[in-house]
Amino acid sequence: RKKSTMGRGSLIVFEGCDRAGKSTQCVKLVEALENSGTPAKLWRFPDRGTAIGGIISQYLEKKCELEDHAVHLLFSANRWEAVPKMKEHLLQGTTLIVDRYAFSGVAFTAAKQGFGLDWCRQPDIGLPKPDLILYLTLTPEEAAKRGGFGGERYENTPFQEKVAKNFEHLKENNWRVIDAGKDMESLHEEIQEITRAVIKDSKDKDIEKLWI
Ligand code: Z5A
Ligand code: MG
Repeated sequence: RKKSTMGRGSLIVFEGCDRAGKSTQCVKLVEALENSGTPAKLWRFPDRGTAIGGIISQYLEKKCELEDHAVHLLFSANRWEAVPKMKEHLLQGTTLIVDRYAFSGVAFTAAKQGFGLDWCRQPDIGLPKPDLILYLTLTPEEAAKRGGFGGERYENTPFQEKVAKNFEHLKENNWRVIDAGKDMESLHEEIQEITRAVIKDSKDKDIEKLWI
C-alpha cells in the first residue's frame, strides 16, 4: 500500500439534523479543497450503492419493513464494508469529507423505543475515528423555512427532536458546533477555516479507533 509522504488525509464528518445543509456544505467543501490543491473526496452514509445499502435504501423509502435491531446492524455494516477503501484513501493523503457517520447511526436508533445509547454504539466501536465532526444545528423553525419533510422514514418533528437530544450526548472534544442558520457562503467560509486547520494538524497523527 502506497503511503503518502505528504502525510495522511483527514477524516472529516458532517452530522446534524434534517435539512441543516450537510450535503450542500460537503459538496462545497470538497470542491474548495480540491481547487486549492488538497486532495479530497466526498463520502456518504448510508452508501446506498452497495448490496447492503440497497436494503437500507428500500427501508428508508418505506418499501420494506425491517426489525429495528437488524436495520441498526445493517447501517453499521454499511460503514464497515467501506473501511478498507476509506483507509486506503486516507493513507494515500486524500481527505475524506463524510456526510453522516456512526453518530447518526446511534442518534437515530436510540430515538426508537427500547434502545439505549450504549447498545447502539457497540457495532461501530473501532471504526476509523474522525479527526473532526462538524455538527450543524438548526431550529425546527429555520428547518421549516427550507421546505417540508420528505417522504422518507424518520422525517417527522417528534422523531427529529429525539435524534437532536441524542446527538448532544455523543459530543466529544473533536466536535465543532456550527450554527447552520447562516447563509450558505458564510457557513462555507467558517467550515473551510476549521477544516483546513484540522487537516494540517492531523497529517502526522495515526488514525485512531472510534469509542476505544
Ligand atoms: N440514518 C440512520 O438511521 N442510521 C445511520 O447509520 C445513518 C443514517 C448513516 C438518510 O440520510 C436517513 O438515514 C437519515 C438518517 C438515517 N434520516 N433522516 N432524517 P440522508 O443523509 O440521505 O438524508 P438527506 O436526504 O440527505 O437529508 P438531510 O441530511 O436531512 O439534509 P441535509 O443534507 O442536511 O441538507 P441539504 O440537503 O444540504 O439541504 C436541505 C435544503 O436546504 C436544500 O433545499 C438546500 O438547498 C437548502 N439549504 C442548505 N443550506 C442552506 C442555507 N445555509 N440556507 C438556506 N437554505 C439552505
Ligand atoms: Mg443530506
